[in-house]
Amino acid sequence: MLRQDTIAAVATPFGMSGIGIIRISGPEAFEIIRRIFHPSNENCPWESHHLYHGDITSADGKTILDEVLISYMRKPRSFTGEDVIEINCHGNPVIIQSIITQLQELGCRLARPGEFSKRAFLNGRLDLSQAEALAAMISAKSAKACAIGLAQLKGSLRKEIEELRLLLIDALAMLEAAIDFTEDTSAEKIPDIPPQINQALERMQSLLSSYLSARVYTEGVNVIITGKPNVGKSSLLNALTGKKKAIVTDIPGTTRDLITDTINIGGIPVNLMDTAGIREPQNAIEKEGISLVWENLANADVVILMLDVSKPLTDEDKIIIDKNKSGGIIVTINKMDLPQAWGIKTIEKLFPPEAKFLEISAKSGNGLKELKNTIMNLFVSNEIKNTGSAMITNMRHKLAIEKAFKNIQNAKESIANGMSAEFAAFDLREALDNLDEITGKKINDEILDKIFSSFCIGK
Ligand SMILES: Nc1nc2c(ncn2[C@@H]2O[C@H](COP(=O)(O)OP(=O)(O)OP(=O)(O)O)[C@@H](O)[C@H]2O)c(=O)[nH]1
Ligand SMILES: [Mg+2]
Repeated sequence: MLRQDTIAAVATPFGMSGIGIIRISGPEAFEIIRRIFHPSNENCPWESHHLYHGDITSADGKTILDEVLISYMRKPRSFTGEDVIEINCHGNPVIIQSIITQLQELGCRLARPGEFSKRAFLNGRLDLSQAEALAAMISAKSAKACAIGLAQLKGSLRKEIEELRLLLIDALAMLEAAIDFTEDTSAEKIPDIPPQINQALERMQSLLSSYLSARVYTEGVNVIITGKPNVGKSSLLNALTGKKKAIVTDIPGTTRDLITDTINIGGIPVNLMDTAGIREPQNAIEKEGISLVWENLANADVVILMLDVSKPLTDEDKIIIDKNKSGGIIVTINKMDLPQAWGIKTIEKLFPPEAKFLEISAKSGNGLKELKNTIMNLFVSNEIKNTGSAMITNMRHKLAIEKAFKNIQNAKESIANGMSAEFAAFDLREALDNLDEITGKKINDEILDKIFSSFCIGK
């Protein structure tokens, strides 16, 4: 399906750079560019998939706007499946804007976010899961997340979905044979559970568990530092990020707002959050700050609970310990460079068995390497080593697989309960539709628009 109008957008970030790229796609792309591009080679052959050097001028040919390189990709062998021209001009916003203005005057419309990818999808160049992988790859925060996106772009998920579809179609064929038999003989034939059903369920289960492990690399993990005032939370944030992100003083109650930064630990993006020290608030600002801590503690993947070893433990410490009894806790015993008022044995029994304990000094840096390793080991999983195998990283895909999984389970149950094969066949067809939502074979326009509108402009 070819769209009618011709679109243009800047594909590189706004700002000064060596080169900026403007993309044009659509039926008029070639005609429009020929009106303002003057190749250095007068006998320009205009072969597809070649680069041409020359000047871009205003439409009347009087003003040279820039010296550029142009690539020409004739349909259908282009990203969008339409005629595509890419202008490599100099990366100055003034130059780029002057070229864009010319293109608009000659009939190009400015592309909406994700419109190039949407055209690629509508023209069958990518399926929906690949288009989404492309967007995920562009916004990936770690090398692993890039690798997962690339594998999906190359079709790892599409292939897995296709194989799951084939399993369901085979199972459906077996059920339909049983239905035909019933119609011919009026005797109810209860089918066995087709083996493909269990195979499909197993493969979906492993796709679903890949979501959890891949999410660590794609979204990162949220680590919150909590403790009473003055224990050294902000000092730890600064030490881990290597920056002076948070103000550190010896006055308890220094931090009020949430202070965040992302660091990379073993390829995992770790979103660190420093917080206000928890105590009976002494004013309205501190009260607000402390209530933010309670809210954010609930969403954290890991809580670093900090205690100051140089001073006796207080009731304030005990309140925080009591509120953090669930999993994912790293207890950091800070200020180990000072004389110690208590030992690790005093507190061990107050925490659940899976809690980790580390003695550190945010000031000297001792123990920080172990802290980073501890965070990493909580999340590194073996499943993720082979990024080429099918994985899901996208919430939409996860929900669709969950729905398909449920429908297949329903089919299995109704066969096991001796119900007519028609019920199971109905559920399997629903499951097929759920899988087709992922690749975009069956999807409504509203959802499509929503998906592509979250992409960047020029992609
Ligand atoms: N000796 C020593 N002092 C430390 C260490 N970590 C932090 N401090 C000192 O403890 C004081 C409080 O540090 P902060 O990092 O501001 O403590 P905080 O927990 O963020 O405090 P609030 O923001 O008030 O909740 C400062 O004087 C730091 O220099 C440490 O490992 N050893
Ligand atoms: Mg602080």
